[in-house]
Amino acid sequence: MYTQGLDQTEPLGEDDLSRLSERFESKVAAEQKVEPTDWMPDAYRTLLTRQIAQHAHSEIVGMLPEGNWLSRAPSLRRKGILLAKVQDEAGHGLYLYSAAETLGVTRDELVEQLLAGTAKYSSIFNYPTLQWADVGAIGWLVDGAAIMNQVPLCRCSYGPYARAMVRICREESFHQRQGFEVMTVLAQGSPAQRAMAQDALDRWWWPSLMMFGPPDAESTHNDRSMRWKVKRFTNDELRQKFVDMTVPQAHYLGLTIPDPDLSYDGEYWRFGEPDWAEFKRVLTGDGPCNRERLAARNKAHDDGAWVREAAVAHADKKRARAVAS
Ligand code: BYC
Repeated sequence: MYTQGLDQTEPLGEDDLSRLSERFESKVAAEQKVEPTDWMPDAYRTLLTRQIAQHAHSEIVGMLPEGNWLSRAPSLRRKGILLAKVQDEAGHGLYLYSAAETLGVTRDELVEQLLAGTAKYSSIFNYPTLQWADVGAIGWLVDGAAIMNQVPLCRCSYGPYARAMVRICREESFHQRQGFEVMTVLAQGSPAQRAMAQDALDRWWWPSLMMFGPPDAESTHNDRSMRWKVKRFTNDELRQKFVDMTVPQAHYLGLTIPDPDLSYDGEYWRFGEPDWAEFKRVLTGDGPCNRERLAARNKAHDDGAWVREAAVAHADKKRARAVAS
């Protein structure tokens, strides 16, 4: 059982536990933030460590599909923007690994799990970026879905995660805008450019809807996560909000959402069922790019070994100099 602060070693009695648990529940109910040194139930710590780690891994693996187009961006301006965006994702990963570390895991442990293929990251990043419009579709749809999911996380009950999300969401808004602008230029361009934009929408639409997770009836963590105010909306609620926001944007672009069941009921856009069998295949490692993504992360980690060694050597030298003076 984790104790009040990470340094407490005395085992807690039943009475202590129920008092601490009551205090924790009322703090969450009162919308106060839980901080790293507060007592928290094991299950809360586990739930958050899992979600924040998966989120951090998603940001890091999420650099790969777009990184694929850095050397082939159609202009210097597009390249500069894409470079900045991909670097932002690395930063998001780092804020999130730091937030996870406040729960008692180390970044090294988490990275090891990612590299070994035992950790989850968002299903969306196991799809390929086949042509330039995919970069636009990722910004518009994937970052759009990310914002829909992540703005409520700014109100998450765990302080370090909530605070990291404020900064991340500001940057994600810029990412979404740049993606929509890429799509606008293509959609208003030549017939070939419009066809590229439509092709990207056709391939990224359904995987974007899957980003919100399984249907509520099949979500394992929804109930607990909602009760502890980690999640503020269920998977299905956020998916619906995303569709309602995005369909009018597609209409503005003159593009067609690839869903024959899409219809407006006067309040909401009703939509078809994503292919949940495909979602499960991607989650179990059998998506179009799962193996490629893991291989690329492992290679990047191995190639970066000298940087980590140099950083440690530099820190050792600085420490030795400080001791000597
Ligand atoms: N992909 O009980 P559920 C970005 C897993 S980064 C893979 O509903 P929960 C960006 C889920 O983990 C975007 N796995 O779970 C970066 C659980 O598995 P375990 C990433 C998924 O946690 C770079 C199981 O399915 N965003 O935007 O209550 C460039 C049952 O699900 C997925 C975040 O991580 C999925 N799509 O709800 C551009 C946001 N969905 O752990 C853009 C933070 C579900 O039991 N995370 N699973 O083995 C969340 O908000 C929630 O974790 C989720 C899932 C809504 C994703």
